[in-house]
Amino acid sequence: MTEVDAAWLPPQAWRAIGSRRIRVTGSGLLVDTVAGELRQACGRFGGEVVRGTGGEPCDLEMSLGGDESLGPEGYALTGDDTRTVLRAARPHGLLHGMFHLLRSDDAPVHGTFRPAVPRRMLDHWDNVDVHPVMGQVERGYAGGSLFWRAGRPRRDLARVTAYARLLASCGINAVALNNVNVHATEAHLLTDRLGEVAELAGVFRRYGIRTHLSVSFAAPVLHGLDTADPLDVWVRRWWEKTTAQVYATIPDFGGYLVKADSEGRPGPFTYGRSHADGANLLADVLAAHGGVVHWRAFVYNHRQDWRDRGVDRARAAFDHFTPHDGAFRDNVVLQVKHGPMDFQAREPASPLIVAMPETQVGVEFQVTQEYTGQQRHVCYLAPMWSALLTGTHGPALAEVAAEFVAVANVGDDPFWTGHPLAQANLYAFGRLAWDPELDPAAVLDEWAGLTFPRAPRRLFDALHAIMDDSWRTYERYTAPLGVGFMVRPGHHYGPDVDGYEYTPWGTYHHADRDGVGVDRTVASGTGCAGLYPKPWAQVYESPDECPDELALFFHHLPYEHVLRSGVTVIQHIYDTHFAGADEAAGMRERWAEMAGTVPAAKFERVRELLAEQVRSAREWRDQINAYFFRKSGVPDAKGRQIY
Ligand code: GCW
Repeated sequence: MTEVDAAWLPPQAWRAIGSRRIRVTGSGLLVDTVAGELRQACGRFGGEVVRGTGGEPCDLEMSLGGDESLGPEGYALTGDDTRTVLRAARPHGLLHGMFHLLRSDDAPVHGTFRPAVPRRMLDHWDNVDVHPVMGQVERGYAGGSLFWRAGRPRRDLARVTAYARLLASCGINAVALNNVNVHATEAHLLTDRLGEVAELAGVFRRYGIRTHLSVSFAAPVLHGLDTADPLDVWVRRWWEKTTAQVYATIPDFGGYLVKADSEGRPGPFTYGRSHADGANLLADVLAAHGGVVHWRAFVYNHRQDWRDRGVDRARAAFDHFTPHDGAFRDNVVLQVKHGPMDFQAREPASPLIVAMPETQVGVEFQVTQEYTGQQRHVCYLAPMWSALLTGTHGPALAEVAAEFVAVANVGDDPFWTGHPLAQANLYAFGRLAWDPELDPAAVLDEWAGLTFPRAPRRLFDALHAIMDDSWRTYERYTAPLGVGFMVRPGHHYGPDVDGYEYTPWGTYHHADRDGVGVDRTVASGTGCAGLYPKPWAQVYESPDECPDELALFFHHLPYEHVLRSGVTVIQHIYDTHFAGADEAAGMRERWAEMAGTVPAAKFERVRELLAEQVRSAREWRDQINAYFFRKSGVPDAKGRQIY
C-alpha cells in the first residue's frame, strides 16, 4: 500500500516545537491530546513535556486560566525569543494555540486570537453504499470514503485520527459524516448503525471536533411510520425517541443536517408544511440535548421548462426562505450556498445570505472542486472565498454569517485530495473560516511552509506563481463573465457549451447570434438584481456599472457591448480563453522546474495532473471560442486560430 501523505503536518513541521522544554498544565481530554502530540514531537526532536505546576521554568508554558473573554476556543500568546507563554480559558484554546505555534515555526508571536464564528464545519458527501451513479463519495475526486467502503465501515481509525488532526490544525471544529442525499442504507446511521457514527465521533472528539449527521426528512417513514408530517404528534415522538438514543450514545453529538425538498429529496412540502415547520421540529427535539439543525436552503425547481424565462433558479432560495425570516428557532442554522446558483467558479454572493437578519445563516462553500476542475486542475479557491467574505464585488458575507461550512474534498487517496495542491484548499477553508480577513497569499505561505518544511525558496516562489491566480486562470478558460455552467451534464467535467441549455435544471446562458447572458435585471429580466441591498441592486442592474466578472450573470449583452475593461464581450471571450490556456501551460512549465524540491511521488502526481489541465484548458479554449465565433460571426481582432 502506498504510504499516506502527511499533508501539512509532516514530522519536520514539529521540529521547532519538539525541541523545546514544554510545560502543559490543566486537565481534560483536549489537554491530554495536546500533551500527547507534544510528547510525540519531543520524542522525535529532543524536547521534553512536563505536566503540572511548579519546578523549573520551561521555554514553552501552556496553561488554562486565561482571561474568560478568550471564549471557548481563543488563546493568548506572549513571550520573547527564549520563552513563550500560551494561555487559554478552555482546553480547546490550547489545542488551537499549539497549532498556531507550529505554523509560525518558532517565530515569536504576540496577541490574542479568537475565531470569527463559533462553528467551522466540513460536510462530507460520503455514502455508505457505493451509489450506482455518484459512487462512494458524491462529487468526490479523491478516491473512496475515509469512513465507509462498499456498505461497511472502514474502521481505519489511524487514518481518521490523522485526518482529525489535520482538520483541528486549521481550525475546523465540526464535521457532518455522510452525504446530504441520504439514501436507504445511510438512513440507518441514525438508528441501528449509530455505533459506526459513535466510533468516528470518538476519534474526532479527541481533536475538539463535534460530529453531525445528515438525516432524511422522511426518516420516520423509512422506519415504519406512515407520515413524516412535521406537525404530526407521532412524528415528533419518533424524532424525540430517536434523538434521545443518539445522545445517549454520543453525548456531544452536534446535530442534524437536512437537505429537504431539494433535487427530489423529501421535505415538509409533501405535507403542505413550510420549511420553518420542518426545521423547527428537529430544532426543538435537538434543543433538549444542546444540538443544532443545519437546514439547507438549496431549494429550487429542478424540473423547470427551459422555454419559460420567467423562472429563475437564482431567485429560488431567496423566494422560498425570506418570508420565513424570524420564524426559525435559535438552534437552526440556515445553510446557504455562497452563490445563488451552484458553486460556479464565478457567481455573485447569494442575495438570501444578506436578507435574513433574524436568522442564523451559515455560508456554504465547496472545497470539493465539482465545478472548479475536479481536483485535476490546480484551482486555489481561497481568493474566491476571500472576495466573497470581504465583499469585493458584492455584500461582504463575513459581516452577516453566523458560521462557515464547506463540502470536503478528501478521500482515501494517498494524497488525501487527489491533487496534492488541492490540500491547500482544505487548509485555507479552515483558516478563512477562523479569520475571514486573512490574505489568501499569506494562507498559502502558511500551508506551503508547513507542507514543505525547509524546501528551497524557489519552490515557494513557484507555488505562488502556480497557485495564487489559478482560480482566475480557471475562470478565464471556462464559462465567461459569470454566465456559469457550460460543463458536461452529469459528471460536470470539461466543456459542453449547450449541455445544459435545453434541460430542466435552470442553468442557461441564452446565447444567440446577437448576444449572450441571462437578463436578471428588474427592468426587463427576472428581477434577481433587485434582490440585493443597496448599492448592489443598482450596481448589478446597470450594464455599465455591473462588474465585468458578473456581466453575463445579470445581463444579456450584445457581443459588441463594450465592457468596463474597454473590450467588447466577444473579444473578452477570445482574449481570456487564449490567455487562460496559455497560463495553464505556463503552470506546467514552472512545475517541471521543481523536480527534486519535493518528494518524487508528489512531484510526479502534480506533473501528470498539470498535463491533463493543459489538455483540458485547450479543449475549453477551443470549444468556447469556436462556439461564440460560429454564433456571432465576429472574428478575433488578433487573428488567432479559432476552429
Ligand atoms: O452541486 C450539486 C451537486 C449534487 C449535490 C447538490 C447539493 C449533494 O451536483 O451532487 O448533491 O449540489 O448541494 O445538494
